[in-house]
Amino acid sequence: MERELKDRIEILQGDITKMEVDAIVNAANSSLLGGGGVDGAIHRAAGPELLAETRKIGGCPTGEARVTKGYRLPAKWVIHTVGPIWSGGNRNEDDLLASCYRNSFKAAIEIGAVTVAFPSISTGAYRFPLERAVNIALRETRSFLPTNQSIKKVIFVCFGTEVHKRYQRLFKEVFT
Ligand code: AR6
Repeated sequence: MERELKDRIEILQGDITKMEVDAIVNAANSSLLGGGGVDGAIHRAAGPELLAETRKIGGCPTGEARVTKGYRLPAKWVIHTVGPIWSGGNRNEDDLLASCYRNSFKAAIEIGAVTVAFPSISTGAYRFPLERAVNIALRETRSFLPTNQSIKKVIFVCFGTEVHKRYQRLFKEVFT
């Protein structure tokens, strides 16, 4: 069982906009109108049709997720989720970040995605402590995967060596 769970996860270093998967997750803000970081990169790579679609959606509360098409991206779908802004840890940040993963998985099931790639939500501009965020990402995935068989591969796309090393180390702890 544990072996099978591990085989459904990949940790890579790279750019999520290049991923040939069914769905990539975007670390968006609640306007869904684009921004910097991975959000900016996804909007640039997808093209202006993406913004036109997110405008129609009209925003997304923190912890929830909304789906759009991927347009010029290799990915068919984009799951936009809004991570919490870190403000010390007493504003429900942990639960809100966990909800991002849970709601993104739920959205992925709804669109029939078999392969899904995640960035490290909230750990850039939103300043969530990396170790804590990576733990939440891996633990949510660890509890979700046994409940579902349709998603075959969850890929964590790490931007830079520091993030990559952190995922690799914590992966060994969470999936012992
Ligand atoms: N591929 C994968 N990961 C990336 C990429 C990429 N192309 N580019 C950056 N990252 P951030 P947040 C990593 O700031 O903290 C935006 O302005 C980055 O190194 O993108 O959730 C939104 O509009 C970091 O590890 O997202 C919001 O306003 C991770 O992605 C706000 O930032 C998340 O960093 C959201 O902040």
